[in-house]
Amino acid sequence: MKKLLLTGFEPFLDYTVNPTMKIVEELDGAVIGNYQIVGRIMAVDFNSSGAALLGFIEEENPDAVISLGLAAGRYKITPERIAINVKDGAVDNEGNKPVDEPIHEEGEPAYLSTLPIRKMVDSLLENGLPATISNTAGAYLCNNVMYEGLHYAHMDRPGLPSGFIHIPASHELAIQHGRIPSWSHEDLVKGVQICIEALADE
Ligand code: PCA
Repeated sequence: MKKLLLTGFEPFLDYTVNPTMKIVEELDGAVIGNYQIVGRIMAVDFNSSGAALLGFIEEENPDAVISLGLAAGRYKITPERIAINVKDGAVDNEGNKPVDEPIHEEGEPAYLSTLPIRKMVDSLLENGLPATISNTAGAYLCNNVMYEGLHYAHMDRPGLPSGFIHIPASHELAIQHGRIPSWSHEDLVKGVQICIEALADE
């Protein structure tokens, strides 16, 4: 059996719950396709999240890495195509607010996801769940974690599939927030399972 590291994030900004946390907690320990899922939750902190992801990879030695993040306002499940070597955006949970900074001074300008993102989207659509490839993960923590995973794989673990999937808000979050579209938790979990099955099926 292979091992898949699945990460989610804690709440941030005015999003009082992060649906990725509940998904990861629910799938931790599950078997999907030929993958045993190891779930971990990440802080929304520019200074520690990269090291945290690499720590989880080194502890667990997974065969694949999928990170999940909330993209509040999106209507679909969106596997990300590209991570850029930029830190920029809103304040994080520790008060950091980098402007136009590189994630790694010597890193590549960008890395493409090494997950089967087209296959994931096709499979989501076949299963009746709205999905599309996203061509930007932004420059906030989700991009940061995606870049760190791909940079690590590029330098130290070539062939380790790694990438990021943004998901819409859950109904629970949308009720608290008031102005964002949402999916049921059950459909979000189903969507993530379908993405993992698409990877397992490679
Ligand atoms: N979404 C944010 C960071 C944490 C999360 O769940 C993002 O899209 O960068």
